[in-house]
Amino acid sequence: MTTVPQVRKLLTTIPGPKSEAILKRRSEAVSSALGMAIPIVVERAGGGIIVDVDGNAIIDMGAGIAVVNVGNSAKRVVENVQAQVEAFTHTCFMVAPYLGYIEVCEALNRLTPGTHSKKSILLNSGAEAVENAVKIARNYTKRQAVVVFEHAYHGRTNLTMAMTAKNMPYKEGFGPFTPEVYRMPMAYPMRWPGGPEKCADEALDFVIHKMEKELGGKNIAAIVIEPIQGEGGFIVPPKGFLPGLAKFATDNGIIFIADEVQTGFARTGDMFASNDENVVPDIIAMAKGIAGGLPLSAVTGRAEIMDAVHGSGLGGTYGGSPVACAAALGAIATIEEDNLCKAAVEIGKIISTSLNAMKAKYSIIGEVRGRGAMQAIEFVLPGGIEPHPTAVGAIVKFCQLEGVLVLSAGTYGNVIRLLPPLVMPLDLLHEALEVLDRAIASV
Ligand code: PLZ
Repeated sequence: MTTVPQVRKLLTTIPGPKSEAILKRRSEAVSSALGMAIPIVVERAGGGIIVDVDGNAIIDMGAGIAVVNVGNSAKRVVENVQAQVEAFTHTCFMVAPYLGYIEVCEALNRLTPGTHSKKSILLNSGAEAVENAVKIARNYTKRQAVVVFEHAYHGRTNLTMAMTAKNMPYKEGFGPFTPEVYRMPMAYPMRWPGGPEKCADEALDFVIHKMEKELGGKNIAAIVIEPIQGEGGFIVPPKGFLPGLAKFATDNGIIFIADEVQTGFARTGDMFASNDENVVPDIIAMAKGIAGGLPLSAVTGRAEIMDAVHGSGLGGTYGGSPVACAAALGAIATIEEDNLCKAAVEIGKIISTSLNAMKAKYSIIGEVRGRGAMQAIEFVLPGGIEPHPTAVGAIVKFCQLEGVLVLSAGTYGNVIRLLPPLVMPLDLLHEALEVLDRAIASV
């Protein structure tokens, strides 16, 4: 229940003295291996604002990496969680089941793409969902090979590290990695050698040829892809690429897995990004936006696939915690009843109009792309497509000092991604974009 005033306000420089003092304790107590996008310490957050311990009110254009789509401490999430923690906090669903878990699965079976009969399991993190999706696909197909793509991000566990494309910081020194993970070229229009117009056809031909000749279709358990790549830099594959992959999967008995961890739950203006081209994944991995900030993830798939695994073959102590399930039911109700898909479309229009106007002004903007409330700018050296990561560092910093939190992304670290909460007041959105414009002008 947000009582946080929806105004940007700076009382100190960033970081302020109270944040700085606590961040000193952070560096003494917390492993230095953890990153930090903005050097503040949070006191409260709600709607489109994060308030730090110095009283600075910062516009949140990151939503905790696409998690609080419904905003921080959304009313229905808070009410459901409070009631649940008073009733009981944990029994373990595998020990003694409870209704909330079942209701979340029912909602996911209803909301995910496709009208076929579906079943679900609940877990804790995005990586765990992806990992379980692959376990299920391997078990069902009795095959081993897993196909993934350049620029992919799937998590930080051993299997999902192997599936993630980028070495630094995710994989460096953490090997050995699991075998039977094969990386294919990604249909990345801006960087496709034959040019963006040829990207869809050429990329699809190339990837299918590689799968057939190098792996053999009948050896592939799963093709795993993010419908819009998140950490990789909001790379939107050209029309036809995803349906082509899905068809190849179906024709070859391969499980098509959509990793909708970042794209799901209204982020792209649709409940799931796969809907954009009517792609119906056999299995879909979800997390982030599912539960308004509580740790929950899910795998939903064709009933016959989800039921193929032997009894007790899947699970985990905390997966589908009753508190996280209560939050998810609140978040899903908020998305549906408040029509946050429509809100994401509106937000997307405002952002892309504004970013395209910036593109016309600034030669370091190579491309503006995205869908719904998932929009990005890729920065390049003027006149070409050489990545320009130092611009991103400077722009992120400028925005922070002005009280706007923006996140970077991309294999080359040269992308700024905007993914605000879907309840972001539109005047704040315009204000954040105006700061971003000045930030780009400053470099
Ligand atoms: N699949 C598509 O975006 C998480 C990672 C933040 P977890 N992305 C944010 C970081 O640096 O660790 C993500 C994703 C996609 C899987 C995951 C993994 O989700 O909940 O972080 O495990």
